[in-house]
Amino acid sequence: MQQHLRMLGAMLRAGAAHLTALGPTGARLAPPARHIRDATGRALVHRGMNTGNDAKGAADGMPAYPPAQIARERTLLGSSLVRLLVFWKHLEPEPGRYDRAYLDRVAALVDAYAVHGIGVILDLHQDLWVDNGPPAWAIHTDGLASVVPDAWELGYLTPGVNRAYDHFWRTNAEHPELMSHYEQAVSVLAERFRDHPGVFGYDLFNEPWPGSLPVHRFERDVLTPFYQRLIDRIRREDRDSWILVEPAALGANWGLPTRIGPFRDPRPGEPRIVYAPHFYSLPHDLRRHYRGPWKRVIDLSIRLWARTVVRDADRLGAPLLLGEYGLSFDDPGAGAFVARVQATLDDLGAGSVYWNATPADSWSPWAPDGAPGPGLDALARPYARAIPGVPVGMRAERTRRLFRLQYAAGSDPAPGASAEETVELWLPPRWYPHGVDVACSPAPEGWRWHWDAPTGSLTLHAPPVVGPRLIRVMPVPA
Ligand code: IDC
Repeated sequence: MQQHLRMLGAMLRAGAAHLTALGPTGARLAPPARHIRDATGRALVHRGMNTGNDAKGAADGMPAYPPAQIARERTLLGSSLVRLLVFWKHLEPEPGRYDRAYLDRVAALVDAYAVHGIGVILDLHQDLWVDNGPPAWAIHTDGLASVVPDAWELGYLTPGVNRAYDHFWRTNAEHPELMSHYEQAVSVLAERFRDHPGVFGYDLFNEPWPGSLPVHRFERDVLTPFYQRLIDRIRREDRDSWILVEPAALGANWGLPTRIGPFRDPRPGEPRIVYAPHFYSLPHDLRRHYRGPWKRVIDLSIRLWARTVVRDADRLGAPLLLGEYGLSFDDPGAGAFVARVQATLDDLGAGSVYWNATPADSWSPWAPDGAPGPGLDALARPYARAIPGVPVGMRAERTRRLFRLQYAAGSDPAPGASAEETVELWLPPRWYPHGVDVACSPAPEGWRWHWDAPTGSLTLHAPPVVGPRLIRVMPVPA
């Protein structure tokens, strides 16, 4: 308990320090130094969903997300990347026995996403250890109480939950085999998916909780070497996929800095490690609305988080990807909150995957039958997917349906860069019922663009420029 109060105190102090630093208006946020890049050196910005919360309780470990829903997600939300929940308990139901049928089911879903060009992060999920994630044989609460309350995060305050993590992290010496089993299971996962073109990468551990250890000591002495072992194990199987590392739960979700890393990526060439923290606004979660004067407090929590994660990503030398953020669309102002978070990510040129896609969930963009729900329009926003240079910023303006992208060619090396630049944007078809118009500056001779209205994909080709480039999209009037 004391630890949690200390965490909250630290967050408020950090918030106050930022408040002074920012002043009343707040300066523009600087993007992180590194980006995820494709084979031709373009910076990639990914958007998509977590799929999905319903997998936690499913007997087969799979979300109910049929191909038609994936097609809808691609068309209406423009997803390019999803974070698919996978569970150690389904991978290794008994010690040393790996369930190949489960891996096949996961592979089939990865294939279904690949049909629509959507990459998949295999997210080794768990919550509270006792709620979902590990197999029963890896949960040792020693008879202490562990509950999953309605406000599930409060389960972290129960002694059985903390004891179970202490056993896993070898904080006590009674079950040293558990972490080794986990490492082996991740290795089996990587062996299965090493050549699978639909797999973008592996998220090593969802929101690791320190148990009884102080957060900073846990991140430095336990989590960092654990991640490094997992990275080394994955790289023996799979040299090319991205590896996503998360900070310890829960303070980082609110904007506290992490102490994990640095990590060594033993693959040949550029490292492929992504810093993938989550964002949940503490002031939002305390009152569950985004309106009135309280909005300013929530906005501050967004800015605090953004400044912290850019610094952490830069310290790790890693690109940034927001692995979870979300809220119920029953919360007043939820749509405006999503727009605000997205605008912040636009400033950073950072990707995000929203929590989560399960249609029965009020957090999801979908109605229970899978049709568009009240959250869809908030989540469907234009973005630049592939940028042949250094993203400087992008801005989507809903009322006038304007989108602008600024980037600079030059300082960030683009190894395979070709004679022409190709920019890829995604524009929600529902924003542009009569089509789009595009402006490019500078506009060298031969530049051209094509918009595929049904899918929202816009491709722009232009001879390369040195220096800044600005692309603007406007609606064609009715
Ligand atoms: C939540 C689900 C909720 C479920 C709970 C525990 O929305 O229905 O009861 O998990 O299984 C996270 C976690 C993510 C949470 C999400 C929202 O990674 O699993 O899902 N969240 O609370 N961290 C912070 C928030």
